[in-house]
Amino acid sequence: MDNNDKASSNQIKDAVDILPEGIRKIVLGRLNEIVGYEPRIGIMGKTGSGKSSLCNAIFKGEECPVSDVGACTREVKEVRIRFGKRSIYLVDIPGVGESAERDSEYENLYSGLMPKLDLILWVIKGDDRVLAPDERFYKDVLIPAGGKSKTLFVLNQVDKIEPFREWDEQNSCPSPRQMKNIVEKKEYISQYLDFPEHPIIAVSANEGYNVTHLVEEMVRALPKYAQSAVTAQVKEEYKTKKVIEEAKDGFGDTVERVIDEIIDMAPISKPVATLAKAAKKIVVEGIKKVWDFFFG
Ligand SMILES: Nc1nc2c(ncn2[C@@H]2O[C@H](COP(=O)(O)OP(=O)(O)OP(=O)(O)O)[C@@H](O)[C@H]2O)c(=O)[nH]1
Ligand SMILES: [Mg+2]
Repeated sequence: MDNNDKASSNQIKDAVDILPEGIRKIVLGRLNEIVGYEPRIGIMGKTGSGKSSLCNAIFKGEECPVSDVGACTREVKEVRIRFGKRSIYLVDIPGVGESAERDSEYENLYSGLMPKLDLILWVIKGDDRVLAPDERFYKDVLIPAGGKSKTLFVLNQVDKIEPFREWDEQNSCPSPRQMKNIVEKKEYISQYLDFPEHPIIAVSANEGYNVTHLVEEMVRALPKYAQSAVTAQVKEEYKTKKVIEEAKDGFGDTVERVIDEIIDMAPISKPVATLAKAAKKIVVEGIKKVWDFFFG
């Protein structure tokens, strides 16, 4: 432990000090789990859509060696990205664009994988006109595996959308005519896919266009307990006020829910439980104050 670690762990200890002794240790243990959570994000999309480029654009940190997950013929590649002491896992999910035989091995692979993923980024190339493979895979495999609410569609490479010569190099953004076509394309895809749960976000990974907006939508779409750990891994320029506030609130809510759970489960007397409930808000506020230490 370095001094920073010590300072922050002391601040956590101080924050839970107000809780009755009977549950303090359990709360502390769960807090450490929440703070150390390692998120897992699935990346889907046809080859060449820009999956790797997009991940490189969003996340900081060093890529660690690729490992193969699951003993399946269709391999799922997982990359661990590390920044400082934190890690995030990016899971390269194959299948889109392959002939989608719906054999049981395939279904097992996806339904086994789905609960482990906090979010799925599904990348579609801006000028791709053949959406049928994406649609089929989304509807036949991903939705049945329980992935609908986790899937965020990303329209990438919008710098290539017609009239592509009009791309505003200076400001790294689409021309008005390109913008009109981008909006139409998003609407078309949205309808084609029966209106996904989250808005489709148009970006250019190479030009850095609209990645800020994408990161904001990612954090919003993530489960609360994963928001902060993902925020910690995105490049500094994408840690906007909005992103940090959303993540901090999600963190506070998670801590509050966990304390509630512990109060309900722990073998403590009614008066002690009442005391703990009264102290909960103060603990949450105290913990939120050290958010920067862990995730900033
Ligand atoms: N113009 C433009 N090119 C892009 C953009 N994003 C990616 N590309 C290019 O598209 C090509 C494919 O990008 P990758 O990131 O390798 O695509 P991928 O989806 O990871 O491909 P696979 O790993 O083969 O499945 C590369 O030449 C990228 O430079 C973008 O936003 N704009
Ligand atoms: Mg790639």
